Amino acid sequence: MEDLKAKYLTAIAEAADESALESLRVAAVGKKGEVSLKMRELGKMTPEERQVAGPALNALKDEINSALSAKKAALADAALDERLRSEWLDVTLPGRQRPAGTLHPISQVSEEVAAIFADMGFAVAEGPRVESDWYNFDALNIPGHHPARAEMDTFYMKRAEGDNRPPHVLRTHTSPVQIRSMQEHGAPLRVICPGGVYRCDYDQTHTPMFHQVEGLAIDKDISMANLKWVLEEFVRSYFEVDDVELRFRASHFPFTEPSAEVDIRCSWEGGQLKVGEGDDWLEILGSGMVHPKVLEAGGIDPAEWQGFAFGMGIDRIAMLKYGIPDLRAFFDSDLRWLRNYGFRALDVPTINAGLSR
Ligand code: 2U9
Repeated sequence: MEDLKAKYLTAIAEAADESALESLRVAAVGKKGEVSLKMRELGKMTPEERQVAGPALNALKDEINSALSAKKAALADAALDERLRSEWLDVTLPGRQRPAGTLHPISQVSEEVAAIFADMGFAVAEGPRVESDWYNFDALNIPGHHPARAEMDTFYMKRAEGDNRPPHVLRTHTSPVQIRSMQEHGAPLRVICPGGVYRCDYDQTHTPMFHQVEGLAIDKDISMANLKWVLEEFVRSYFEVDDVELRFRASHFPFTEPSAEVDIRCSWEGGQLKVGEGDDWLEILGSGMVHPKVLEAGGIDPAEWQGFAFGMGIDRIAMLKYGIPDLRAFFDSDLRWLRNYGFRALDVPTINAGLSR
């Protein structure tokens, strides 16, 4: 018994972890453990022998069990000490500073517009900023002699000496992206195309690079009624108002027929825009039913499919919503302006959580 006691108490003291302890428990006091087997031998002893051996064996079993419990607690304490050492944290350190950068209003508004149209089933498509004149003009029913080519103040890219092919252009609108989407995906189709565009123009309300978002929906029986509903939904969500009133004025674009410019009812109280109330009207976008020739250029049969399209200036709707007075400041990279008009970079706009919180 003394040998057993010495053997197990030493082994328990040296056990490295809980699983070693468990093995020792099974070997000593488990059902078939050495101490348990000894206890079974009590039956074969004389009553006198049993009177001595019984209490001694019980005492040995208790001693081993207490040594096991004490060692288990000591191992748990050691593990906790180790965790406290390795997961140490200096709570007196100063908090981390918010990142200095902010999201530019154009990025913020592009995300807001994408979130609203994604909710109505529109995908976002992007394309090159340097385009062939076919994608930028011909495919959009703007042939070589068309006055719209001149009106768009196009930047032409220089060809190599002796190369007489028509020059590439810096895209004057994002419409070529829609032509590419039609060619790639066919009909039915719902896309919006946000991005930078270029026109050689510079004054208080024009910069040579600005941003547009255009939309295109093609299906079997799409009409101006669908266009009106989609635009109403957009304006309501974007300006975060319950009610809006839209006014469609007949207009002309080469790529849509019929075409309409769209105004929203508003007021300018104390120089501040209020959308949905008042006696003023504010033009915010152009739209129409896609011209059959444009559908054909995109490889879509106009006898089978029709669609609506619209376009607006991202910079312009950003100025209107966030009260930014000067367009040219958008591109000055003035840090004071960016800190004032920038947005928190990690607050992605969503329809449910709120667009501009
Ligand atoms: C395809 C077919 C039709 C896009 C359209 C407008 C009307 C429009 C202007 C708004 C302000 C440009 O930024 S702005 O100066 N845009 O008025 N855009 S319809 O029509 C398309 C586009 C692509 C294939």
